[in-house]
Amino acid sequence: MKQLVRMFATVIVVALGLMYLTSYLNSSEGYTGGNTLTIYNWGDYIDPELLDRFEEETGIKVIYQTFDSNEAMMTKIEQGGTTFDVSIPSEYAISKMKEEDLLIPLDHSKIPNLKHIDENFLNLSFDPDNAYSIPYFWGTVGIVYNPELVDGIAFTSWDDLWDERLRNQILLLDGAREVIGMGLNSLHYSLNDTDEAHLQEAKAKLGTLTPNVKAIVGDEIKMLLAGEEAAVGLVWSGDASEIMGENEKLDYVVPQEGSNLWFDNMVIPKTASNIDGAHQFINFMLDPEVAAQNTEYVGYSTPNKDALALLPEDISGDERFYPSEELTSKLEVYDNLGKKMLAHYNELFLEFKMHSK
Ligand code: SPD
Repeated sequence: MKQLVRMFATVIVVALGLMYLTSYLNSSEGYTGGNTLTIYNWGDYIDPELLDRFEEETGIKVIYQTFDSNEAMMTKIEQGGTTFDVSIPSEYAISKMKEEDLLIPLDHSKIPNLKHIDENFLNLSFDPDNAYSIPYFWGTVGIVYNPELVDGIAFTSWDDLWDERLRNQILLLDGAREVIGMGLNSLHYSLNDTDEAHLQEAKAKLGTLTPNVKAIVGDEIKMLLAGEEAAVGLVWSGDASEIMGENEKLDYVVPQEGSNLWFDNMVIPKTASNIDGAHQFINFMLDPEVAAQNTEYVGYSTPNKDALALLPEDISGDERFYPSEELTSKLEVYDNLGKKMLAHYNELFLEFKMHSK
């Protein structure tokens, strides 16, 4: 009898232990079972409050991871072994991911909020009919500067960055396409140029910029520029808008030789394990009130026309971040240059980075 009681007690203890372990795993960050959604996004690119709201409204638990370049994101997805359900690549990366069969076609019947997107951002050449991607934010690449620290330089031309009054005063965003593209644009070449002589010319010209380059940095560029640790930055427009929100002295300009016009879109990668949840998330982010809140938080330009209408005029009417068609028509969208050429751009950028240290 005693033995039976002991056995019974052991079973109870083991069962309670298992119950505790399961509930611990369910509440810990590493939990990957059940109704979860793994989002793989750029750093600083969503209002975290919206993730909580999505979880509350849908009962889906969000696992959130970030990347800092299209290249890093694509490598991770290509390698496999991940369960990313939603990611947010830029246009040339979307085109490359489609080519490599890394994306799942979208079911538009599950994204009724698509009607809120301005048609100027739909059906673009990198994804006709938006078969694989839905607009999230868009913007330009330009120069943010502190007029008090640049001795009257107006940055109408990329060449102004080479001014010797800017010794050790420039921060560059850590992006191969952006920096090599800026070098090419400063020589009046296309930022999609693949001519080796032009690329070498751009590399040599960028090499002469290094005395002015203080550092090549990630998202910390915003804090450094707002804190006046440097006078000038090569940035994405939305980061400029955030920096200028922190320090009103700063201004943003797109040089006249031209620059990049980019589009970041939500996609469902082949790695997805919760395709239905991914559609729910995409639809949630397109709700005008949600998109407006996200736009105010992140600082980037929204393609959502009904969200834009909800934003204050000092945001929606700011031509630096919602430029006219006349200006955007002079800008270039990055092409998918193919695996080999993209790797070559990265190589050139790495060599430039090594010389800037
Ligand atoms: N901190 C968020 C940055 C997102 C920028 N995406 C722009 C990509 C341009 N190719």
